[in-house]
Amino acid sequence: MTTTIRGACGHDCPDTCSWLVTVSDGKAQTLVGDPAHPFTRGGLCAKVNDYLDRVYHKDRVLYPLRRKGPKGAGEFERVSWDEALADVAARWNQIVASDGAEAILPYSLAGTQGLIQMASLGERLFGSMGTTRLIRDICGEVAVAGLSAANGTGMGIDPEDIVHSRFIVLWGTNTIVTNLHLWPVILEARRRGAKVIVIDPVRTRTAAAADWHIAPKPASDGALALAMMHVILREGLVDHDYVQQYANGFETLVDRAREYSPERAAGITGIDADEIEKFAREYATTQPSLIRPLIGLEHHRNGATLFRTIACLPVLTGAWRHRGGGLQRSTGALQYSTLDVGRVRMPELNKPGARTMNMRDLGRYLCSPTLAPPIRSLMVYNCNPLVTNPNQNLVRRGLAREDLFTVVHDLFVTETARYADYVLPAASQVECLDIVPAWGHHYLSMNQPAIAPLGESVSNTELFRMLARALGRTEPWLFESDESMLRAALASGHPWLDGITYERLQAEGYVRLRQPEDWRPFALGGFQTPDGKAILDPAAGEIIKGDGLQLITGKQLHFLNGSYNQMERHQRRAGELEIELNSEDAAVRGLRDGELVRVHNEFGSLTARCRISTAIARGVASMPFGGNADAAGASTTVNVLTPEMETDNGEGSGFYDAFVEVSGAGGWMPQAACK
Ligand SMILES: Nc1nc2c(c(=O)[nH]1)N[C@H]1C(S)=C(S)[C@@H](COP(=O)(O)OP(=O)(O)OC[C@H]3O[C@@H](n4cnc5c(=O)[nH]c(N)nc54)[C@H](O)[C@@H]3O)O[C@H]1N2
Ligand SMILES: Nc1nc2c(c(=O)[nH]1)N[C@H]1C(S)=C(S)[C@@H](COP(=O)(O)OP(=O)(O)OC[C@H]3O[C@@H](n4cnc5c(=O)[nH]c(N)nc54)[C@H](O)[C@@H]3O)O[C@H]1N2
Ligand SMILES: [Mo]
Repeated sequence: MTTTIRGACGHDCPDTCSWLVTVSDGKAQTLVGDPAHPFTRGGLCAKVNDYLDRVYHKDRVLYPLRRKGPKGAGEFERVSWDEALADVAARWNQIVASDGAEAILPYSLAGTQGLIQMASLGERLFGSMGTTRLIRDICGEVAVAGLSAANGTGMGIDPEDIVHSRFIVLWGTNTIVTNLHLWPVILEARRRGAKVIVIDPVRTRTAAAADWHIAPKPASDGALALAMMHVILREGLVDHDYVQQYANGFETLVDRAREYSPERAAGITGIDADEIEKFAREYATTQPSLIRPLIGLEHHRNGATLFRTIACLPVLTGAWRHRGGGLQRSTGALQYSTLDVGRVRMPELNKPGARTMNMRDLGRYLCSPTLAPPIRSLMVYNCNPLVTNPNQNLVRRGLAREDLFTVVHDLFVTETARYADYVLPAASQVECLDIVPAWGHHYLSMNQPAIAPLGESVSNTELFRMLARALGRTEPWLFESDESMLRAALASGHPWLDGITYERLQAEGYVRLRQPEDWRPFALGGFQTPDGKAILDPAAGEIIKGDGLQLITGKQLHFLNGSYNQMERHQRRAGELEIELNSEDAAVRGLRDGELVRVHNEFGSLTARCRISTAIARGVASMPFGGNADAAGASTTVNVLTPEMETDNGEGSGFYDAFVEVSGAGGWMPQAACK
C-alpha cells in the first residue's frame, strides 16, 4: 500500500517548500513539491529535487563512528551508540571538572531550520550546563540590526503582496538562484506592469533577467541610496505628509543627503550620475515601489549601516502607504513572534554569565593560546563550519588540534566531520517531526516523518535526550517529546495563530498565518521604535578597501551553503570551480580565458578556472560559495580566502570584503609594470 505524507523542506532558505512523500514498504518512493501550496506551487529546486537520493545516498552516515586515523584523514570505525554516548559523556564530565563547562563549545546554525530541530533541547541541555554560548549571527542578524535601527524591527510586507508592486528593486539578492519561488510573484507583478531592477556588482542570473541592472561597486550602496535621497529632495518627490507624521530625523537626512550629489556618488559607486538620477526619480514616482534586500549587503563591514540607510527610502517616499510598497527582507521574525519560542528553548535555564562567542571567530578561538578556559570540546550539529566559516585555514588548524575533542552530528562525513572524534548519524528531514516557520512567506508548515530514521540515525532532539541521559541528567524538561514542544509553541495565544492547531497542520501540511486582509504594516506609521516613528539616520558606512580584486562569493544553484557537497550529481552540475573577472583586470595580469589560475591572499589560496567577462565590474571578482573544491583537487573551498571581518554592529561576517590576487601560469605581473 502506498501512503502520502505531507512535509516541508527544512533547509536554510526563504522558500520552505511544502512537499509530498509517497511511501510504500517503509521506503520513500517519491518526493515532490505540493502543487496546492499557494507560494511554492509544487516546485522544489535544483537541490531538493534530488532529496531522496540524499536520504538514500551510499555515503550517508547510518551508525556512530569513532575516529581511528589522524584528524582530518576521515578514517573511522563503527561503534555502538552506548559506547559513543558513554565516551562523550565521560569526556565532557572530565572537561567540566578540570576546566569548567565553558570549555565546551556547542556549534550549530540552521542546517535544519525547523522550530525544534534547529534549537530546543540542545539549548536547554547546554544552557543549563553553562557551556560557552554561541552567537549565531552569520546570517540575518546584521540586516535586522540595521533595519531595527531605522524601524525598530526587521519586519516588512507580506512577500505575496509583491504582486501589487510596480517598481521592484532586488537589492543585493539573487532571487532566481536563492529564493526561486518568489520569482513567479515578481513575474506576475511584471505582467501587471511592474519594472524589475537588480542592484548587484555581479551580473547574476537574476540581474540578467531584470529590466534594469545597476552595478555598484561592492559596499557602496549607502552612497547610492544617499544620492537617491539627494535627487528625491531636490526634485520635491518627498511624501512630506508621511514623513512629518511617522518619522524623526528628517533634518539629519537632509544634511547627509546634501553631501551626496549624483556626481559625487558616481565616483564612489562607479554608476553614472545620469543613471542614479533616473533610478531615484523612477523609484520615487512609481508606486507602489518595493525594496527587496537579502544577504548581499550584510556580508560587508558596513552591512548594518547599509540596511539602516536603504530603510529611509520607503519612508521618504511614503511607499509604505501602498499595498505592495515598502520593504521586504525576511518573514522569519514575524513567524517566530507568533509562536511561543521561549517555551521551546527555555532561556531561563541558561547559567547566568556564561561566556559567549561569535561563530565567525571559530578559528581564532580554537587556535587562541590565551583563551581561558580554552575550547577543549566542540559539538557541531546543523552546521559545516569548515566550508561555511570564514578563514578556512585557521578553522582547519583549530579542528586539527589533537587535544580538541570534537563530536559532529550530521547526515554525512562532512569536511568538518572528517576532523571529528565521533561522527553521530543524523536523521534527514523525511525522518523527523517539526514545524517549519518560513522566512520567505506567511505559511506555517508542518513536517511529518514519512519513514523511520535510517540505520541508527536520530533527530537532533532525540540526540539531546540521549546525551542528557548519558550525562546522568534526570530533569523532565530535558526529555520532553517533540509533539509536546510543538503543541506548546502553537499555544501562544497569538491572534495570527487563531485556529491553527496541531491537528490542522497535520491534516493540511501548511496554513497561512491569520493576518488581516490587506495588511500594510507601516501604512499608518506604527514602527516598533519607542515613539512609533521611523528614525531617518542614513550614512554610507565604512567601505573596506584592499589590494587586488574584491572577491564576492555568493550562493549558487547546485549547492545549499555547505550541503550537497557529497552528491556527485550536484558536483558534476556545479562543475569546476571558476573565478569570473573583468577583461581589463585579466589583461593587466596576463590571464587567458579558460586557464587555471591561482587565487590568493594573506589567508590562503586555491586554484580555479579563469572566466573573463565584461559583465562584471573592474576591480571585482566572483566565485561561487559552496561545496566546489579547488579546481586542482585540493580540499579547500572559497572560504580559504575570506576574512573574519566583524561588521559595523559587531555581529555577522564580512565574507564579501575579501581581496585577492590572481596569478596565471605566467606568474603575476605587478600592475605598474604593465602601464
Ligand atoms: N564565502 C561565503 N561563506 C558563507 C556565505 C556566503 O555567502 N559566502 N553565506 C553564509 C550564510 S548566509 C550562511 S546561512 C552559512 C550557512 O552555513 P551552514 O549552516 O554551515 O550550512 P548548511 O549547509 O545550511 O548546513 C550545514 C550542515 O547541516 C547539516 N544538517 C542538515 N540537516 C540536519 C539535521 O537535521 N541535523 C543535523 N545534525 N545536521 C543537519 C547538513 O548536512 C550540513 O552539513 O554560510 C555562510 N558562509
Ligand atoms: N541555491 C541556493 N539557494 C540558497 C542558498 C544556497 O547556498 N544556494 N543559501 C540560502 C541562504 S543561507 C541565504 S542567507 C540566502 C541568501 O540569498 P541572497 O541574498 O540572494 O544570496 P547571496 O548570494 O548571499 O547574495 C546576493 C547577491 O548580493 C550581491 N552582492 C554582494 N555584495 C554586494 C554589494 O555590496 N551590493 C549589492 N547591491 N549587492 C551585493 C552578490 O553578488 C549576490 O549576487 O539564500 C538561500 N538560498
Ligand atoms: Mo544564510
